[in-house]
Amino acid sequence: PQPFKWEDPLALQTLLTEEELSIQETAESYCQERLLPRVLDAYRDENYDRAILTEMGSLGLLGSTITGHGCAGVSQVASGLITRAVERVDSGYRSGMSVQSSLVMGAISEHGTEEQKERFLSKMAKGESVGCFGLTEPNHGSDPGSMETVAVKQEGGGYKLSGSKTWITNSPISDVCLVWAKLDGVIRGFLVERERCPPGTLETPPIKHKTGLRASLTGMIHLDNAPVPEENMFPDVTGLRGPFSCLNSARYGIAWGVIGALEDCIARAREYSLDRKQFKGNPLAKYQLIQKKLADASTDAAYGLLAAYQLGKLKDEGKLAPEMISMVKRQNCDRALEGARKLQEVFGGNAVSDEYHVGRHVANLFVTQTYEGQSDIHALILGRAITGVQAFV
Ligand code: TGC
Ligand code: FAD
Repeated sequence: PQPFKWEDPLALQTLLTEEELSIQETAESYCQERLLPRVLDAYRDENYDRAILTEMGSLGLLGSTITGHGCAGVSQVASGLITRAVERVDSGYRSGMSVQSSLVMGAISEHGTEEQKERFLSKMAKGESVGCFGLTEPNHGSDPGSMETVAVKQEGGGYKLSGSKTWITNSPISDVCLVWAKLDGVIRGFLVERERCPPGTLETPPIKHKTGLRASLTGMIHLDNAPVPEENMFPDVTGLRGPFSCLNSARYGIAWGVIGALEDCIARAREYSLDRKQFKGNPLAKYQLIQKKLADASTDAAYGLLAAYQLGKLKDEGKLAPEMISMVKRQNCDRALEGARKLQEVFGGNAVSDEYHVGRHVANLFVTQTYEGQSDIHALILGRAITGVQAFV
């Protein structure tokens, strides 16, 4: 029989192809050797190192499932393994990558013209150009269909965009902002290029003093008659299907990623519980309540990985329904947050020191449970699919 391995309780590794194993090793090595040593300072200073995107680009980690245009064209499972490796270090690093890869490159790949793909994708794959995805607005988060940002067609050609987006990952350093705005009342996608915007028409101030995701940059997008040429609008996709088709990929990635963060908490709590002695020289690991916390979190991580793996296989086969993603994104985010929070207790007072990493994961995992559809919103998406009755309004 297969021996039980606490690092891989349900033997996910046995399901992976040679190529997936090799991509996993590249990603894990990069993340542990190059990202982990930077994360504490980044988190303390709320300072995202822009060079990370170029490094990821040089390893083929950006837009990795896209075929052509300098992208690696790997399987959905392989891209999930990359996401998990990055989030094992920090959810903020995974966010910066996900937005670039799934939400902007993915959108251009799926909805862009050939000319847009040529112009944007290979530069973004190398990390030479940075993108952000502007859907959420100050007054409309869970309900983006009510957005107020508008595009107005200009007589001489092109559009002018006005409105505000908020809580936008990467916006302060973005070269291109994918902004969803209403043109004659219909939602359309616009690629707003910073270098083509005169001063005062596009501002992307950072949102500072965050309590989570501090190693990623978050900001606003203010548009005041920002000019967008005709050729920078997605030609065909209209309505919420546009942004949601990209969110399907990003939510899929989060389903893998958050388990990476939980696995990091498990490994650290296990080691700590074996080292730390309380009551007659016993390691904490000897106590049943400590073991239960580890058993619960390991079970959730192992189940979560197999569910994410199944999503990946179905996605590659074109058989993935959005509700399946809602189910696993919600469950994995909720279980990762709960598990990390319970494992935080194993560290006692030391959990409060950032050098033990677990507190950072807990704060980050709250954000993952909130963005890309808060967990209760995904419950309502599932409830609608189960009953046929919508309960949003
Ligand atoms: P609803 O009536 O459900 O749908 C409107 C139209 O959209 C289509 N659609 C989808 N298409 C593809 N994939 C999906 N997952 C889709 N979901 C909906 C739908 O078929 C319909 O199309 P059509 O052609 O019939 O018009 O719309 P609703 O207004 O009732 O929506 C409700 C709800 C709750 C489902 C939705 O608005 C929602 O999911 N809200 C959550 C908002 C959200 O996820 N925001 C994410 C912002 S981006 C972000 O957080 C990035 S963080 C990244 C990082 O830093 O890592
Ligand atoms: P609200 O919609 O105001 O919801 C507040 C609470 O009410 C939630 O718990 C929600 O579940 C609940 N609620 C709302 N409606 C209902 C209902 N009908 N029934 C029951 N409960 C309900 N957005 C982007 O577009 N791009 C990004 O790159 C991006 N990055 C982000 C990065 C960070 C760090 C954060 C924190 C957010 C980011 N977001 C981004 C925004 C994120 O997607 C939104 O915060 C999220 O969709 C929730 O919207 P909201 O904050 O307006 O909350």
